[in-house]
Formats: sequence, C-alpha cells, structure tokens
Amino acid sequence: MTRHRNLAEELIAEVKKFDRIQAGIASINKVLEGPSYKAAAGVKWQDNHAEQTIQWLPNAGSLLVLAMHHPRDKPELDWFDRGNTAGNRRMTEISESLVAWLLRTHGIRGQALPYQEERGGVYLKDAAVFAGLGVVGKNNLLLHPIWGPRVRLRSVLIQDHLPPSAPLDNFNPCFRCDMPCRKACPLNAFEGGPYRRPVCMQQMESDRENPIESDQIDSDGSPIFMTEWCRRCEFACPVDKK
Ligand code: B12
Repeated sequence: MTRHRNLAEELIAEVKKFDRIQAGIASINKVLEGPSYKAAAGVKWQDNHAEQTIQWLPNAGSLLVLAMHHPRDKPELDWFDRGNTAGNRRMTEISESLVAWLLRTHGIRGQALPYQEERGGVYLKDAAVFAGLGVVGKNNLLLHPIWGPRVRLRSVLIQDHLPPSAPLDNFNPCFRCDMPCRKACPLNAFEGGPYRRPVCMQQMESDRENPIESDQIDSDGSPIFMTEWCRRCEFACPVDKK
C-alpha cells in the first residue's frame, strides 16, 4: 500500500509540473456508479469531436483526472475548429506524456481517454468530484476551489489500483449564493431550478451555426472560422472570478 501511496503522490507531483494543471485520482468503479451514469441523458448532443473510439486496458482500477485552468483571457482554448479545441489538444498531449512517464518510471500502463463517453471516455465532472478536485455547483459545472468552474477536464486510465485522492471537505461555495450563474443563461436553461439540457443545447447549436472569424489563416489563404461556445454560466460564478 505504501508503494501505491508513494506512486500516487509522485504522479500528482508530476502533473503539477505542467502550468495551470491539477490532478487527483479516482477509483473507476466509483466513477462508473456516479450520478451521471444513472441519469438518463435524454436528447443526445451530436458533437463533432474527431477522437478515436478506444477499448479500455484490461484490469484498470484507477483514473487520473486532470483539471486545466481555463481563464477568461484565454478564450481560444475553447474555440472549436477542425474536430477539436486547443484546450483539449493540450490536455491530450499532457495525458499522453503522463502515460509515457508512468511506463518509463514505474512500468505501469496507462491510457489517455477520449473526451466523449460514447468513444470510451468517462463522465468527467463525476470523475473530478471523486478525485477530490471540486464539487458540482448550481450551474451544473465542476467548481474547483481555486479556479471555480473555469476548468476543463480530462482523464487517464491506469492499469493499477492507486489510492483515491481525499474528497474535498468544507467547500460549499453555492451555500447561500444567490446563483448569478442561473440568471446569466441567455435561454433560461435553469428556469424552475435544475439544469435543462435541451434548452442549453439550443444555445450550443446556435453557437455552432454562427462561427467567428479567427486570426488564423488556412493553407489556401482563407480565414479559419471557429465555434465559440457560450460560457455565461461559468463566467457569472463568483468562485474566483478570474
Ligand atoms: C455532452 C456535453 C455537453 C452537452 C450536454 C450537457 C449536459 N450537461 O448534459 C452540451 C453541448 C449542452 C454541453 C454544454 C456545456 N458544456 Co459540456 N460536456 C458534455 C460532455 C461531453 C458530457 C456531459 C454529459 O453528457 N453528462 C451526462 C448528463 C446526464 O449529466 P449532467 O447534465 O452533466 O449532470 C450530471 C452531473 O452534474 C452530476 N452531478 C450533479 N451533482 C453531483 C454531485 C456529485 C457528488 C457527483 C459525483 C456528480 C454530480 O450528475 C448529474 C446527472 O444527474 C462533458 C465531457 C465529459 N466527458 O464528461 C462536457 C463538459 C461537462 N462540458 C463542459 C462545459 C464547459 C460546457 C459548457 C460551459 C459549454 C462550453 N463552453 O464548453 C456548457 C455548460 C452546460 C452546463 N451548465 O452544464 C465541461 C465542464 C467543465 C466544468 N467546470 O464542469 C466538460 C467536462 C468538458 C470539458 N471540456 O472539460 N456539454
């Protein structure tokens, strides 16, 4: 057990070498039993993420969950173009370098998981809660104690059983908050209380249909257009408003 504990600590320290990234470890079984897996998603979001479908490594027991700060002044991390976002591409690279580090230094296999659950990813907010990275707030987003909801998530499967990170205690940022996040939604996706996925999806569809011109140029000299997703429920959250 001590060997596993040391390894978990070393792995998390390795992640901290990357700028504005934090990590925690969750048990896979716990994540797969989480509320998102129990909820019926209803209307499916048709997304255009171009990531490969994968088969999980056999006998994997743990997930390394990564949270990357996504500040207001770096909107480009979220811009979607040609199958992905810059933020997701960065997190994939970091995940792959951590997989290589695990094998090189400890002989343990890992696997960088894709973004979508249906391609072999996991529901990342649940994973992040169980990895001690935050709590789910009234805006239905993971609230990190330092970065609030302004984080992007990703995970790496580990073919071993590492001790899970401790859950966050005494962090109840929505307690007595008058929920500006819920009032900020342009389509009132929180009218009546809980998050209404089909309503939020209308906003996302509209974002997708109205791409913005970026300052990047394609090989044929024409400007590249990007989708800029709505972030109003994120920006309105008072937990560290950076
Ligand atoms: C499909 C999807 C969408 C769809 C559908 C969203 C939805 N919530 O259903 C659309 C396109 C509409 C969308 C919108 C947005 N998304 Co989105 N989305 C996803 C994706 C791929 C899967 C989410 C999903 O289907 N969940 C299943 C449904 C049934 O559950 P849910 O609505 O999320 O609610 C569950 C949780 O809140 C959980 N929960 C609630 N309380 C608690 C308490 C505990 C203790 C636990 C464990 C769990 C838990 O249980 C709920 C179900 O009962 C994830 C990435 C991933 N692989 O997880 C990103 C993801 C959730 N999205 C993200 C973001 C940022 C957004 C947007 C802000 C848009 C944007 N700028 O990118 C909005 C915000 C909407 C909102 N307020 O929830 C981030 C969230 C980061 C964060 N801080 O939480 C994620 C993780 C992607 C990423 N890049 O990191 N998204």
